[in-house]
Amino acid sequence: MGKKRKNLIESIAGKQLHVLAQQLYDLTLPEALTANNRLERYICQSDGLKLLYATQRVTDEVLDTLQELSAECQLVSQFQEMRRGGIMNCISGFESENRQVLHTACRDLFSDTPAEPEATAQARRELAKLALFLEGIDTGQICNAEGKKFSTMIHVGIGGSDLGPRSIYEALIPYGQKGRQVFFISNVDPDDASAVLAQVDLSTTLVNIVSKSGTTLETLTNETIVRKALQDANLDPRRHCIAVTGEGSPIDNPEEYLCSFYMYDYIGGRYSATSMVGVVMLGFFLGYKKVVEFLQGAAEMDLTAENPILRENLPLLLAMLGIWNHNFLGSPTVAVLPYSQALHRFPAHLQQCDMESNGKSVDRTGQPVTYKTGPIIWGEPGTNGQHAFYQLLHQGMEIVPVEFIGCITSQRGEDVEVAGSTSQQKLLANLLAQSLALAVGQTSDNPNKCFPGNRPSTLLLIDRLTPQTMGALLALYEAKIVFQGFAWNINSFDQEGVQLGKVLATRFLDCLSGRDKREDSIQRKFLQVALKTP
Ligand code: G6Q
Repeated sequence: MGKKRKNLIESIAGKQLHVLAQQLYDLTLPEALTANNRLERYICQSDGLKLLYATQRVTDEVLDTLQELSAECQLVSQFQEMRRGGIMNCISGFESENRQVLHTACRDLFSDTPAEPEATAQARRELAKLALFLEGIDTGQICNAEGKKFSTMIHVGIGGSDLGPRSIYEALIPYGQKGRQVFFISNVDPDDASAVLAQVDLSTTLVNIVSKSGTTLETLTNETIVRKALQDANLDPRRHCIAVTGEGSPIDNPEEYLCSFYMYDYIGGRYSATSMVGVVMLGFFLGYKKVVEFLQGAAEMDLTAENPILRENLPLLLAMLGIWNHNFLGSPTVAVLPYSQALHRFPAHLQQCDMESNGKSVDRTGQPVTYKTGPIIWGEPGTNGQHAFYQLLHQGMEIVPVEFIGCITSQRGEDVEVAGSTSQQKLLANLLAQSLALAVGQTSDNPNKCFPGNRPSTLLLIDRLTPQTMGALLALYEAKIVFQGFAWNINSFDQEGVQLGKVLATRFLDCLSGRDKREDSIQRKFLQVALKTP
């Protein structure tokens, strides 16, 4: 029997927030920004990250009521329950995955009393295996048939087995070990594998097959392509391929792989970047020590997320500001705009993590929900985006709350002064300018040059993007997504919505391959019209 949990609509605070949203038209950010030390007061700082939220359309009263909402919906205690092994991935009364949600256990390594000791013990075992494996590669004990060291890795995976790991890899490239490089193959489009294979020397390449289920069509197809390429180059795939998968999966087969690492049922794909799914590749590239720093950053953010005080709990605050904009002020989308080239794939990871988690329309008892759940997440790095879609952000008819992310110091430290300022200064000036422009707008006699202002944004500032702060940033967003799901009383940990398309793709393939010979199926007709097949 599932627990009765309040959603934001049933809560007293939720009703109050609707009233406050109506009254908010009194709040004009251009005036509010300079009053009552708002800029200094609306800051939340932890684990190397600083959130400035004075440019949100909130007042002290709104924040207090959001605090009450989070207490009424028991958001922090549900997060604690999750970290301690509660069955959070379920729909009560209906068949569902019915699992624990323990991605946090993968990084709960820095305390003598981890929240869920058994899962953390498993994480430690896998990490110890990884440390040995990496040592073997470094020393050359693990090498190719000619005794040459491995220098390259191809990471083959898709969805959660690709997006998080790839975005973190891209973010941390300057920290890579000398001579190491990583490529990714995810798409079943044959051009993806072919383009990567054209760039690598397979003789010194490790192929990391990453699939929790070990059944994903795209990954298995790409694995076959890469194995064939190895064979064509007279290389033994068993000497080059490693696997990250669920214990007992179809690819959990020691005879076919040089080494296998496990991830467990209680880690969802899109939350798996700190499990072996991300950490094997990151360990190869960054080295073990930096991977531990990355995990430590995430672990610290998980602890921050247990603080019941909204204004001190960074992920909870980000989650509640998002709910305020989405459910009470009515904005359907959120733009995540990193002013950091290193984070150029991070919005893509967040799109999956957020929309696959919270794009739901039944609650945790299977009842249809009567309020908006997950918003549409999108984004691109600034300043590039400024020359593309910012027109709509400033003057369009849709209000898009923005989550800006910026780094005070550049990662590589190489910069030059042009026209009196460095590139980093230009980047930061643009970042601050956009946030302020959205908030304050501009009046003009020319209607085409008017900016309405009052458009909400947050500014998340990181001193420097390092393995540790990247870990914190990743965990910040994971916890934000989880908190929002709890507030909407939905199951943020399954993904039934992706199944139907997979089933129908199989039926189309059956038609194309001749296994399905029916003349009158809808698939056949669709193929005839779309691809001119017989
Ligand atoms: C994520 C999803 C999904 C999954 C991929 C890959 O939460 O479950 O994106 O990660 O479908 O699955 P495998 O790792 O099983 O190949």
